[in-house]
Amino acid sequence: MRKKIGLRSTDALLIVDLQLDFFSGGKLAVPHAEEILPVVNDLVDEARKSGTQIIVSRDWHPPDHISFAAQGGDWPQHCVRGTRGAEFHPQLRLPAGVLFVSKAKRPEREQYSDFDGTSLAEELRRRAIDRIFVVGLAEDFCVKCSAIDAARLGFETHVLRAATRPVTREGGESARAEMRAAGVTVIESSRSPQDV
Ligand code: VGL
Ligand code: ZN
Repeated sequence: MRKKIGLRSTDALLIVDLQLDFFSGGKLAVPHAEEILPVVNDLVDEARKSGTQIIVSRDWHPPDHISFAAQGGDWPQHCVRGTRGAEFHPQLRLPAGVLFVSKAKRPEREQYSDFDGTSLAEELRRRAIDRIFVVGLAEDFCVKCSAIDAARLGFETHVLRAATRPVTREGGESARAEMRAAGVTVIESSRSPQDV
C-alpha cells in the first residue's frame, strides 16, 4: 500500500496524456512510462474516496499538426485524434465524474499546457478548487507547462515525481528546476505535501 498524499475535496488531480503513443511501442514513447500507471491508479483511488476532482487530458492532434516533423516540427506524428495511439492506456482507471480536456487540436498552434486555449481554469474555479496535483506524461513538456500555468493562474500546484516521467533525463532535470522557479512544489516519491 502506497502512502496517501492527503487529497481533499478542494483539490484536483490532473492526469496528463496517458495515451498509447507515449508508452513503449507508441510513436513517441517516453522511457519508463509504464512505471507510473500503478502510482497514478492509486492516486485515482485516493481521489475518488476524497471527493477530489479528477481531470484527464489528452493530446488530440489533427494529422497535419505543426508539431509534426512533416510540418517542420520537433516530433514524429503522434496522438492523432481518433487513432489507436491517441487512446488512453487501457490500464488507466477512469472512474465516473472525470473531466476531460483535449488539447493541441488546432493545426497551426502547439499547446503543451492543459490550460492553453481550454476552459480548464474556469472549470476549476467554478468548483472552488485551490490545489492541483499534476501527474502523467511527459514531465519535460505537457506536465511542466501545465504545472507552470497552474501556478501562474494562482493554484497551489504540486507535481508528483513518482507519477511522471520525462522524455529525456536532462529534460526532466531542467523541467523540475523551471517548475520550482515558477512556484511549483515537486514532491519526491515518498513525501506528502506537508513534508516538503
Ligand atoms: C507531449 C510532446 C509532444 C506531452 C505532447 O504530452 O508531453 N510531448 N506532444
Ligand atoms: Zn503532441
